[in-house]
Amino acid sequence: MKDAFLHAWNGYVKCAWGQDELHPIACTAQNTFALGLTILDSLSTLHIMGLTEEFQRARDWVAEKLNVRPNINVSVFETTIRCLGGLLSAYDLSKDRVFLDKARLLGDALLAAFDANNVPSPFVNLQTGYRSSAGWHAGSIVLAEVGTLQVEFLTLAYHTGEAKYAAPAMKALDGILGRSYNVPQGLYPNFLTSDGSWNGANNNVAMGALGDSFYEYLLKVWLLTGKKYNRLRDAYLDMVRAVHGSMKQRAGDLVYISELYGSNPTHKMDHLACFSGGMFALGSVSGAHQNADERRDALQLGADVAKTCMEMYHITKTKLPGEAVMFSNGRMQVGGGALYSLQRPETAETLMYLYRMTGEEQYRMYGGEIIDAILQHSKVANGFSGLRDVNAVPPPLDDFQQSFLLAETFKYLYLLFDSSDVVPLEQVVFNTEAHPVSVFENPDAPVLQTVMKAFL
Ligand code: DMJ
Repeated sequence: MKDAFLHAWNGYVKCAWGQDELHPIACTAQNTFALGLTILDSLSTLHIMGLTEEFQRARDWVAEKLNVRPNINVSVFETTIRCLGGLLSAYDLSKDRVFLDKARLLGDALLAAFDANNVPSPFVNLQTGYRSSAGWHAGSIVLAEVGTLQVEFLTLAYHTGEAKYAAPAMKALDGILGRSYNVPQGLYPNFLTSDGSWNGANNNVAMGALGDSFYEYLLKVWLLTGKKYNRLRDAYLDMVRAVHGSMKQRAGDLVYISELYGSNPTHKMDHLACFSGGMFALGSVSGAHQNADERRDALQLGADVAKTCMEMYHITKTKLPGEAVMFSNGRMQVGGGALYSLQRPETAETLMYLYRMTGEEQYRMYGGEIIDAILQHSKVANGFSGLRDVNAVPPPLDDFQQSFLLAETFKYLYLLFDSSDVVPLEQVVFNTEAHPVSVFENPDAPVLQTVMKAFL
């Protein structure tokens, strides 16, 4: 895996150094953040893989070249999970203050996204603080975009001792958990109003796009803060029960997590929802469940999701998954508009957790299949490209190397086969972009008492 990662990294260094992302066929760059996105998103993987020279080069770029206030509107969610998360994880792994200093400056710029009601706008201009959103937000905010800031901002607050970094994101989460919605209890609508009332703006529910990492962070913030702030654990457990009761469906011998419209299943599952297998497994072994039956069912659900997600690979000609599948008459099919593949990490993530937790070789065999398919169909001269059609051989390529290929997909596949326990799962929390940060040593730190009070 290290060789594959280095191939992706070296292509980026050659064709796009200091820019955001790589077009690996054209050998050119794309900039949507102007933050050297691939460098920040790769830091923790470079460190974990022991790529010392490459890590040092990236570190020097951060120290000398990174400007965290470019005059550009960036996604608050993406910048937080990829850039802020990447810097904080690099600090945690290396203890080099350069990363924390830059994270603090980036955190200051991102705080401008929150309005007086603690509502984060979808986009913010990192230089001017101007808040904006995309047309598709239609004036609303997205559940996953509001609820996937807390691991990063809490970590920044913890290391700087400054509550101001975490207070808005935690108040936003408090607002969401304090409401009841027109969807099964324990679940939340994908869109919320942006007026500070935290009302639902629709009644769609998803473990994939728009919902996913909101649910993930209920568990991970509870773990990060020392398993002490139990309102988060309880919200997580309510969600798991609701998944069993309302979202879990069967097709032949496959179990899948359907999206919902109100209480009605739509029988669609995104590849993005495949992360949830790892989450259910982590919840099971980390002590979230008090009840032994629920703990066992959660681990089983994680294993079921892993099997279904591997089927997403098996049903295509390239053996790489499309973006989403539909289920009808007991069968899985790749959705018509979802034949493309963006190098997504979620199944690899779930395999890594399940292997670590069960030791079952099957998960490594699945991982080997994924690696073979990536090397066969996605590898090009200067990196790895996404696929436009997973059912064509050879597949048409999109000439884009996602930064999360280096941050997540290759890291999780590496960790699946690594036996050195380089990142002990009991001691760290992976943010949703696979950047590990250490569980807080002192869950009673004064800075946490202020921002976590509502979650006791
Ligand atoms: C990543 O940026 C994160 O994992 C996020 O939570 C969901 N989407 C991508 C990868 O697919």
